Amino acid sequence: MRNINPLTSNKLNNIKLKKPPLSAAGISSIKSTLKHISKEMGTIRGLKTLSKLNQIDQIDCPGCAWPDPEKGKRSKLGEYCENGAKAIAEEGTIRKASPDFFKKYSVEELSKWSDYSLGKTGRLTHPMLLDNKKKHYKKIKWKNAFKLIADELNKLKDPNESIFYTSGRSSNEAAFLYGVFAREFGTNNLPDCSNMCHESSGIALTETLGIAKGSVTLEDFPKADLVMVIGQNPGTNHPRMLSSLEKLKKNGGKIISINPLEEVGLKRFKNPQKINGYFGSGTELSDVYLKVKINQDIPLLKAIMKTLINRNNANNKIIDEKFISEKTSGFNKFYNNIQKHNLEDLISISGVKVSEFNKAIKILEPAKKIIICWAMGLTQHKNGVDNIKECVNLLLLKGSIGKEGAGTCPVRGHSNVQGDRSVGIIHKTSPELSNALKETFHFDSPKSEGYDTVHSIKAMYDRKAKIFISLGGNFLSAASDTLYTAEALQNCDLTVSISTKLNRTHLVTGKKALILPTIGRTEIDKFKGKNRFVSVENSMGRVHISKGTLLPASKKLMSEPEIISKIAHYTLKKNSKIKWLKLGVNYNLIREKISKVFNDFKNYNEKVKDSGFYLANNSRKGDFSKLKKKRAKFSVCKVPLHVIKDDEFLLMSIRSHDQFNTTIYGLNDRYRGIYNERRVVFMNRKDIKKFNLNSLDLIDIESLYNGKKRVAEKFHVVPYNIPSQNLACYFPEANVLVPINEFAFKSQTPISKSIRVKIKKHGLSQN
Ligand SMILES: Nc1nc2c(c(=O)[nH]1)N[C@H]1C(S)=C(S)[C@@H](COP(=O)(O)OP(=O)(O)OC[C@H]3O[C@@H](n4cnc5c(=O)[nH]c(N)nc54)[C@H](O)[C@@H]3O)O[C@H]1N2
Ligand SMILES: Nc1nc2c(c(=O)[nH]1)N[C@H]1C(S)=C(S)[C@@H](COP(=O)(O)OP(=O)(O)OC[C@H]3O[C@@H](n4cnc5c(=O)[nH]c(N)nc54)[C@H](O)[C@@H]3O)O[C@H]1N2
Ligand SMILES: [Mo]
Repeated sequence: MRNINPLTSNKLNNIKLKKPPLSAAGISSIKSTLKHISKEMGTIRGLKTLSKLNQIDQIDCPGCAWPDPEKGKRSKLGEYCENGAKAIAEEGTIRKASPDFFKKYSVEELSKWSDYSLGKTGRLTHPMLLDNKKKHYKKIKWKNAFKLIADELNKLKDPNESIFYTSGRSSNEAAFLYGVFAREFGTNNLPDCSNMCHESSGIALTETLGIAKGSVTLEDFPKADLVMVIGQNPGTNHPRMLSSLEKLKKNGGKIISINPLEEVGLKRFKNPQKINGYFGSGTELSDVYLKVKINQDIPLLKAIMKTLINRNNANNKIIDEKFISEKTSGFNKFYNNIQKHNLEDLISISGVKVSEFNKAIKILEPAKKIIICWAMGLTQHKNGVDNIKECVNLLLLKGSIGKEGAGTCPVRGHSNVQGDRSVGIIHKTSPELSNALKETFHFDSPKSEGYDTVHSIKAMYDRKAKIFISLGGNFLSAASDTLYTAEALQNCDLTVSISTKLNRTHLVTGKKALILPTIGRTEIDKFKGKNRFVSVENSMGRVHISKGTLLPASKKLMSEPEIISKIAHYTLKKNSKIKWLKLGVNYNLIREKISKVFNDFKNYNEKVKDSGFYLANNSRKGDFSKLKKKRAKFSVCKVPLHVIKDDEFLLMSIRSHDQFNTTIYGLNDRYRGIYNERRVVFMNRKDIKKFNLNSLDLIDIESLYNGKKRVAEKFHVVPYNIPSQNLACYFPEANVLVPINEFAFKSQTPISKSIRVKIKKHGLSQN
């Protein structure tokens, strides 16, 4: 068998620590932008591409899903940030991972490389096959690749032995076809990256407000009295959000940040698109920074709400009693529960200083229009769904929903993760979707619920699923319990990746594996000499066009919709009532079908033009008639209990400034003062002393769940301003520690932000 290493290399580099900077962006981000695009793309080609980014009718940035300003308000120089530029450089690179490259390096050898080195091999150029027992990928004709997939799929006893994963970069057009194909083939096994990401948000928001999405638009930010940023690091992961926060501050609005780490991007911002971004001291962002302990946001929010309720009286109107009585349900239960808790205890468990807490209350008391933004710091815990519900409670208490300058803002990750869901990427088929598909395509959708991400892994591990196909992404490294997931993938008969760049999932494969190289967001997509465009949905529900401008990395690339339609055509043959080949090449036709299946997308081809259109959003309008009692719902959430012994820690796995998920752009994390290394663990100075450690010592980290030891080796200790008994490492290095069976209630999102661990000096953890 192939001897493959599923973990990223633990070879150490030459780490350097510096003091974290005092502000985010500014000149250092311009320098970093230029460095990345020059190195990968060539300066002129790079700058030209950047100028097209996020403009009307041009390339939608393949980075995060933060929205673009309205038409006429976009920068003529290009609406992008340093990390968007890195994403562009990564995709637009002139390097190529060609068939010769695969001839030279076996999968065994490549598996010993770091994720950073794998990414630097460049764009995939040809369809490649790793045949049974072979150690090298070899070129394969597109046609033969499709035949192979079709043969293997048709060999299955049950369609539910196949799994169709989606990462959130695919266009609406591609994602829609993918969902239709899986269901026509006969399975709801449609896990997606959202299961590891904002699933907790979707579930909490649906149950409380009747829609899985956030309610605010970009235009709400300058109008808010207060924006709370909870469990999110926008300086790195959504840098364009800092401009919105800057506008809010200019208008006199306030910011409260809640985070165990003092993230520079939440403290001060030097706008690189403005002159004072270079010469001035920038804009102070957070007015109050609440350094909560990992996963103690619920007690903190409860303490805030208890204080607000208790201080409310007829004159000061701190809480919005009218809104509560007219628009909500469940207030009494919520109120009784909160009164049972002791305020001092709540604040003490949260780890926040009383003086800081009181400052936050001073801002919260008069605020009438509040936006709460959040991301993975809230969703990736066992109680991820409750974390979001507690945020909704606060908004309801303050009547901050369904009006301008107020509302929910789950900040999405992948640039089209929200769109993929809107067009049917979900591991179940609702009766409405089933009916609409039947009417449009004349087939019956499967009824039983399919596997989400965690359950897909278990099914492959248990050999209940045998074929794994992924539309983008890097499943192995993104998922939890890396060694378990590796075994699961290796149990498959066939694994297929539709990808732009080489990653570890291409190396940890089923008996046979295919890489199908595809056109990226930045590239021109032509059919019969005519340019085509795709469409995407941003984090705030606006659907718009994306059109690439670069020549594709290779003539052999095929667009995602074409790849999917060919897989469908070869697999379903005459059994299908859909003219797959015709549909796959004609994106207008795909959009017509989307219009038919989803009411929200009526007249898609017309509406998507220019700056696009917003999808319907009931909570934006304050309309809760879809909910059981036709009212928004208060929830009673439990305080999460972590029994952490003296020698144990809670570990969160987070992103560095130089990565996009499992894609590693570089080895620095400038805003946290880390240079040239990713194998670091951020640790409180008192804990370092207590464990007789010194800065940069090497430790191993072990997670202990149900008697099974999982170890991540060789991490440099970095003294950091982080609560005691809390640790932070980077994802995906830490994923090996996340047990497959530890995931959030209801959303089943792995607990990537609260893993119970022990530490040992490196080398002592073998026994
Ligand atoms: N450049 C870049 N941009 C990205 C990505 C990327 O990797 N790189 N990824 C994209 C994707 S898919 C996503 S989902 C988003 C992710 O965006 P984020 O959610 O901002 O990403 P993380 O680094 O996981 O950081 C979470 C933050 O939550 C904090 N945190 C952790 N645990 C807790 C907790 O218990 N309570 C509180 N209050 N805070 C906590 C951490 O300190 C950190 O600041 O970004 C998207 N954009
Ligand atoms: N421990 C831990 N684990 C986590 C997280 C965490 O915070 N901590 N975060 C989770 C989150 S929020 C997410 S969203 C997931 C991310 O999980 P994924 O979405 O599966 O992972 P990515 O790293 O974004 O996928 C990168 C790969 O996508 C391919 N790709 C890039 N662009 C395109 C394209 O346009 N088309 C196609 N077909 N392929 C493309 C490239 O081959 C690249 O190697 O990871 C999750 N895992
Ligand atoms: Mo994500």
